[in-house]
Amino acid sequence: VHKIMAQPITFVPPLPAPLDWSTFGNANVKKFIDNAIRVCQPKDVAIFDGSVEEYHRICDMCEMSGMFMALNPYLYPRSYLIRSHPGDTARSEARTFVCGPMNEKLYQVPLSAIPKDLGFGYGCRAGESVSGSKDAELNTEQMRELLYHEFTGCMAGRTMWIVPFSMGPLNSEFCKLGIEISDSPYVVAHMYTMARTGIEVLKRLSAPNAYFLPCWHSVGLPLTPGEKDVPWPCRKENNRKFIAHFTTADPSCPEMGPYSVMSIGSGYGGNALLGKKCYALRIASRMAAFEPVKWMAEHMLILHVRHTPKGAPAKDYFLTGAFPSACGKTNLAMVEVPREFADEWKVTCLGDDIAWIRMDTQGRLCALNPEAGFFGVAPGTSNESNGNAMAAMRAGNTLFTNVGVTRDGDVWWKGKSPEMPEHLIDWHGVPVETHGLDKEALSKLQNTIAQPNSRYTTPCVQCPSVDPLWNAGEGVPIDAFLFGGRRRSLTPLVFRCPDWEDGVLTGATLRSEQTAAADRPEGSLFFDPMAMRPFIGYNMGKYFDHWLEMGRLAPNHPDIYCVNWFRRAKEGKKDFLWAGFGQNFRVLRWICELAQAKRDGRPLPQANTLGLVPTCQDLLLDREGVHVGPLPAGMTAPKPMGCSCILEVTPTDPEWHQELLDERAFLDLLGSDLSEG
Ligand code: GTP
Ligand code: SPV
Ligand code: MN
Repeated sequence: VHKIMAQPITFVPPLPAPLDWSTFGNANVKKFIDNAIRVCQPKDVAIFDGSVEEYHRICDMCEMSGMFMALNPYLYPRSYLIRSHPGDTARSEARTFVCGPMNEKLYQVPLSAIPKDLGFGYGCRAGESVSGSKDAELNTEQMRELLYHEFTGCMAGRTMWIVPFSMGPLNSEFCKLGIEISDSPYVVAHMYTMARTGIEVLKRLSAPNAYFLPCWHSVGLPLTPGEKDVPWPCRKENNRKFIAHFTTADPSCPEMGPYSVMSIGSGYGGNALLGKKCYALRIASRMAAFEPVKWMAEHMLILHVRHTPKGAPAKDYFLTGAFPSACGKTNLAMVEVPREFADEWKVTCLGDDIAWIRMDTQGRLCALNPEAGFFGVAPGTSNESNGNAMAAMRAGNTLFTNVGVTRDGDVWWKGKSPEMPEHLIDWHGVPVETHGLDKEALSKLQNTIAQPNSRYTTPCVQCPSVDPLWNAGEGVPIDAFLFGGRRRSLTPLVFRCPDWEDGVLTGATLRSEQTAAADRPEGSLFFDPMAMRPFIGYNMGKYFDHWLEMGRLAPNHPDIYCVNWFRRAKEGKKDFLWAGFGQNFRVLRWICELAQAKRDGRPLPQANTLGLVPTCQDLLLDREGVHVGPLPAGMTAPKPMGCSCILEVTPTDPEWHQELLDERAFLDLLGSDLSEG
C-alpha cells in the first residue's frame, strides 16, 4: 500500500559503469550510434545487454524514480504498474508518417479530398503529401530535416539506451535486426519482453555486413541541469509528436540502406516500441513487397488447432486472423476450448498481433510471430474470458500500463471481476470510493478505473497455451486466414470466401467500428483493409496487388474467411448476440473441418452469394443457441451462446446496398493505383 500511494522519489541510483559501446558492432553500427549521440546529446549512454539482471536493474531504477510502482509480489511477482501521461495512451495515427521517395503516394488522391466519413483521411502519409500540420506540406527530405532538428539536444539530462534487438528468432530465415536508441527506460524494459535482445544480437551485429534498422526514439523532453523529471515524460502537445518512417536513404549515411524510423514525443506502445508496428509492420510490409523473394508482413494472430479423434491420429491445423486493433486478436490467439470439446480438441498460441509469412517449397504460406511478448488490452480480460492471459500475467514479469489498482496491490479493470473492489485507485492515481453508490453510478464508475486502452506486457513463454513451435523459427503452414472487425449489423458470425481473389476483396473492404486503440473517435465505422490501414508502409493499391500476387505464387495458399463476434440485435437490447471468447472455438472447429474436407478432396457445401455460411448444426448449436451433442460426464448443458440470427444474411436488406456503394466509393479513392485484378 505504501509503495502504491507513495509520491515519486527523486533520487535515482547511479548505474554501474555502462558497457563500452565502441567495442561492438560493425562500421554502420558505430556510425549510427556516434551520430545519434552527437545529435541527441544525452547525459550518458548505456548499452542494454538483454540480460535478466540488466532488466531488473532498469525496473528497480524506474521504481526508485517513481515511474514504476511494484505490485503485490504474492499476486504478480516482479510486476509493475505504470501510469502514462493522460494524453499519451494510444497510437497517434494522425502523427504517423510514412515518407516515401518523392512522388510516391500512399494514396492516389490528396488526403484533403478524402471524405472523413469514409474513415480514410488519417494516418500514414508519404512523399509529396507528408505534412506536419494542416498548413505545412513537407516532402521527405524536409521531413528528415525537421526530425533531425527535433532530435537535436532532445536527450539532454537523460541516459540514452542502445537496444540491439531481433524481430524473430535469431536462427530463423525470417529474422530481422534493429537497434533502437531511446531515452525511455519504460521502452527499454518493454523491448526486453516484446523483442529478442541480448548478447547474441550484439554478436550478430559485429559481422561486417550485418543489416539493422536504425530506430530513433525519444520522449522529446530534455532536462535542464537540476530540473526535476516527471513520472511519464512526453510531449503534451499532440502536434509535437512525430512517428516518422523513412524509406529512402539518408544522404548523410546512404550505406545504412533506405530505411529508418524516427519517433519523438510519445512513450506509448506502438509509438515507441519501434520493433513492433513501425518495423514489423510498416517497414516490413514494404520490404516484403519489394524484396526479390516476396513475402508478407501482416497484422495477424497465429494459432494451432490440434484435433485428436478417438482412436485416430492427431490432425493439425494452423490459422491466422487479421482483426483491427482491439477487435479480438489476443483473445482468439489464446482461446480456451470449451469443456464440451476439450476431449478431442486443443488450441495453442503462436502469436497475438503480427505474422511474417513466407512461401515454403510446397507452395504453402508459412507464418511466424516476430515478437517475444504480448502487449494485450487489459479491459475485458478475466479468468473467464481469457484464463491463459491471466495466468501469463500472474506468472510475473508483467508490466501494466494505465490500469487501476486495489488496496492490496492487485490490478483492476472493467471486466476483470463482476464486482468492483471497494477501494480502488484509478489510472490517474486518484483514490475512488464505491461505498454507498447505486448500481448505475457503480457501472459508470467501472469504465473510469482503467484507461480503455490500458495494457499488460508479458512474455510469450509464460502463456500456458503457448505452442511448442512458437519460438522454432520455421513458420507454420497456414490453412486459413480470418478477417474480422466489429460490426453491429450485416456481417454474419462467419463466412468462407469462395476463392482467393474474393477473399482479397473481402479483406480489402474490411470495415470496423473504431476502438480506443488509436486517437480517433470511438464507435464510428472505418475501412481497415486487412486490419492494416494504419500499418501499410507503401501504396495501398500496390498492397492489394501484392496480396493477389502471393495467391498466384503460392498454389497451396490458405482459404480466406470473414468473422464477426460483435453483431447486435436490431431492436431492443443492444447486447452482443454471440457469447464470443471460448465459444469462438465453434467457428474455428468448423473451419478446420472444411480444411480437412479439402485435404480429403471431399466436396464443400453450397455457398450463398456472400460465401459459405455454416448452419447452426455445423456449429453444434440448435436454433436457440444451445449446445447439441454429447457432453462430458457430469456437465449440464451450458446456457445459450447466441441464436441463429447471427448467421442470417439478407441480401435484400437496403443496408447491404449501401454497404456495397460505400465499398465502391472507398476503392475508387485508390484511383489508378487499383489494378484490374
Ligand atoms: P490489439 O492488441 O489492440 O491489436 O487488440 P486485439 O485485436 O488483440 O484485441 P483483444 O483480443 O485484446 O480484444 C479487445 C477487446 O475486445 C477486449 O476488451 C476483449 O475483451 C474484447 N473481445 C475479444 N474477443 C471478444 C469476443 O469474442 N466477444 C466480445 N464480445 N468481446 C471480445
Ligand atoms: C494496436 O493498437 O494494434 C496494438 C497496440 O497492438 S500498439 O502496440 O500500440 O500498436
Ligand atoms: Mn492484442
